[in-house]
Amino acid sequence: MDESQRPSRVRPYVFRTNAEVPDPPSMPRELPDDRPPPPAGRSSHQAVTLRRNWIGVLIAVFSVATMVVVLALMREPATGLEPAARPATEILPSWPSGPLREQPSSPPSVAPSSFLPVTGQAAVPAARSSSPRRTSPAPPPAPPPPNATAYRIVQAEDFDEQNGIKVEADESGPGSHIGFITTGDWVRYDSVGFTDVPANTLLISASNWAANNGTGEVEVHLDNRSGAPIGRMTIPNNADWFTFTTYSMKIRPTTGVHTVYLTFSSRQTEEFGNIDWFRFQH
Ligand SMILES: [Ca+2]
Repeated sequence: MDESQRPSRVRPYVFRTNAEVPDPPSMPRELPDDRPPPPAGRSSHQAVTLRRNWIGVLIAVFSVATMVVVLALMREPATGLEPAARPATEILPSWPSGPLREQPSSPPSVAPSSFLPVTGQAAVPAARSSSPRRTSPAPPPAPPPPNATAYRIVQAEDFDEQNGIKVEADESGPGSHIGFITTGDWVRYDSVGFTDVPANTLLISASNWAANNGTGEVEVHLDNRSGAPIGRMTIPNNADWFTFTTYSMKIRPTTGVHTVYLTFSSRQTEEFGNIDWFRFQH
């Protein structure tokens, strides 16, 4: 190859004027053919390459640092949050059972005593013991029925029917009595009322019974004058026609409403007594 045809290895500044830009003394004007490329061009290329490498290194370092920071943020996203501020959904899913909305978030604000489990055996007897026992009041005593006339004085002269007697005025008062009684006489009193408490006694106010030292008897019959008497009494002689004495006669216990008969008898045939009133008692 001709020397002129060989490519010039002179640097670009060779084309400048020698007066303005003299060649550096260290840089040779011509290079031998078998030498490597001029060192001036090599150093410029290496500088560019070094700058590019440094930029790449910086970019790589910046990228790595960015990735490290991003990874660190991804691993601990809530590092700056307080534990109490973490949402409940991150804690409650570990609960054993039950939906989240049904779990009480906090204890009730009402007084806990009202939520204490109170059993019936413990509470009910205490409540009952503090209150008076509810009992029905004692029923008032039943008033005597209107027809309970047996326990009031029955005037002997107020009979409904009689046989053999006469009504005679009292000598000492405005009242009257029955007299002129002989054997076989009787008097009847209708609808004599007894209460449910049986009567067992008959009181009779009588005078001059069994005159002439005789004795006389009075019998009490219920509903049937010929039936068995519920009571019988022998009344002694008191020797005074107008002095009345109360005599007591035991009778068979009697209840209900009955027709009462008083029958008279004596061993003497003369009149033997007077009766003022009578009444039953318990
Ligand atoms: Ca009378």
